[in-house]
Amino acid sequence: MTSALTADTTADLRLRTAALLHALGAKSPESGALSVRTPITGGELATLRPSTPAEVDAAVERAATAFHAWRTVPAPQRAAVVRRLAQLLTEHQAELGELVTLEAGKIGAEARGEVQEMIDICEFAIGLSRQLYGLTMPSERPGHRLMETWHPLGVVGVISAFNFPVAVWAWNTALALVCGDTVVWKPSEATPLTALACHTLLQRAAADVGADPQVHQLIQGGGEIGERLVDDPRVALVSATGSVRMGQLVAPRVAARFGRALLELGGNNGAVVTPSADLDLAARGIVFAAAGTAGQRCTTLRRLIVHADVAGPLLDRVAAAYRQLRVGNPLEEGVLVGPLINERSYAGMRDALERAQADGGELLCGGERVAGPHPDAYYVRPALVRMPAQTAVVREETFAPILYALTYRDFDAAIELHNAVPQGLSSAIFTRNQREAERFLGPDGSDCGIANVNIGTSGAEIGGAFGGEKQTGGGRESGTDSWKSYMRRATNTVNYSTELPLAQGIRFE
Ligand code: UN1
Repeated sequence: MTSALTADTTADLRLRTAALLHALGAKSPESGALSVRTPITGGELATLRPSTPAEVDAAVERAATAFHAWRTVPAPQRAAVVRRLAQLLTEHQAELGELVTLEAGKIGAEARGEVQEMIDICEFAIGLSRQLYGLTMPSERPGHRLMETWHPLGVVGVISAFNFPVAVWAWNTALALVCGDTVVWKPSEATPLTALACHTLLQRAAADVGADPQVHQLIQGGGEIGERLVDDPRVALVSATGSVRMGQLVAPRVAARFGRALLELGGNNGAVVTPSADLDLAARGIVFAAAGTAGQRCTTLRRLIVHADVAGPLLDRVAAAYRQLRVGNPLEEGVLVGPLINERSYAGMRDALERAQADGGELLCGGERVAGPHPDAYYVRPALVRMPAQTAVVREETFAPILYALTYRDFDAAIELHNAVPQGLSSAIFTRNQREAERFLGPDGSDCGIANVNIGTSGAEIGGAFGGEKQTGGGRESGTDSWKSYMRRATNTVNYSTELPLAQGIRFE
C-alpha cells in the first residue's frame, strides 16, 4: 500500500484558497464564527460570518420579489443565464475544481468531474428551456379544448451537502432558473467557499446577459439557518440533500405548511455479483464505486452480495486492488483516495468497523488510519469486511469507505437481501446472464431509484432522473422530467363553442 500525505502546510493551502477565490472573482468573505477547514490538513482555511435570521428572511424576500418578474421572462431567454454560467464554468473548471479539492478533499479528477457535471446539467437545462411541454388531451365535450400547462413555482430553497458541494447545487439551480423559479441556497457548513465561488459566477452570468442577479441568493450557516429557510412559507419548494436524519426534520416541517419537498437522502447501495459475472470488470466497477471519493458519495457502494462460488476470487481481486490504492493528498496526481471530511466521520467509521467485527465480520483489508504530519486530518484505507449476515450495522449508512461483503446461493434470496435495507438509492448487478439482469431491473428486482447492470452504483450521468425510494426520500433531480418538481401544473379547459355543455353529461336547467 502506498500513501502520499501532504507536506503542504495549512498556511500554503490558505494562500492557495485565497488565490483561487480571487481568480473566480469572489471577494474574500467577511470573517466570523464559521470556521472553514480543509480536510487535507485539518487546518483552518478561513472564517466566515454566518447569515443572521434577519438576513435569511431578507434573502427570501429578495428572491420572492425577483420571482414576480422572472416568471414572465420566456423560458428560452431565462436559459441565457444558464448558458453564460456554463461558459464561465468551462473557463474556470480547473480553479473551481481545485477549490472543491481544498474544501471537500476530493481528488483532482473527481473534482474536475464534478464541475463537468455542472456544465452538463447547464446544457441539459438550456435545451429543456424549449421543451417544458404540456399535454393536450381530447375533451369529452364538443367545441372544447383540454390541456395542461406548466408554470414557474416560486422560490426554491436548496440545501446541499459537503460531498457534492457544487454539482448538486447546479442540478437544482440550472433547472429552477429555466423553469422560472428563483433560488435561495444554503450550502453545507463545511463547504461555504465553493458556494461563494458558485454564487459569484452566477451573479456574473446574470449581469453579463442583463438578467436580474437577485434570482439567486446565498445564505451561509448551520442547521438553524436551514430551519429558517425550511419554515418560510414563501419558499415553495425545499430541495434538500443530506442524511436521512436531516430529511426526517425537513419533510414534516415543509409538509406542515403544505410546501413541497424534494429529498435526496442516504443510500446503502448494494451490488449483486452472480456466478456468470466478468470478475475483472466487476472488481474494477466495485473498487471505484466503493473506494472512490473516500466512500463519501450518496451513491457509494456499501454492500456486496456475491454468489458463494465466486466470492473467493472476487474478494481476492477487490482486496488486491484495495492494497494498491494510493491514499493521500488529493492535490497530488495519482492519489485515488483523499481524506475523510472530519474527525466525526472517522469516528463513525471506527465505530461501524468495531460493530461489524463484533457481529462476526472479518476485516479482509484496510480500515486503518494513515498517519501523517497533520494530526487533524483523517486519511483512512478503504475497508473490506466479510460479513456472516446483514446485521444492523450493515443496514445503516456509514459515510466512509467500508464495503461489507455477503454471500448468497439462491438468486431470489440475493435480491431479497439486497432490498432488505431501509434506503433505496442506487444498485447494481454484475452478470452475463440476461435473465438475471432483466429480473434485477424488473418489478420484483432492485427496489432502488437507480439500478445498473455491469457498472457500479455511483457516477450517474445527468440525463437520467437521480434519486431513490424508501428512506432516500423519493425525490428526483437532474435529468428527464425531474423539472416537473420545479413547476406547478395547471389543467385548462377552453370552451370555443356557443354552448355550455357540462362534463359527465350533467344537465342543470
Ligand atoms: C451525491 O453523492 O449526493 O452518481 C451525488 C453520482 C454523482 C452524483 C452523486 N453523479 O455518483
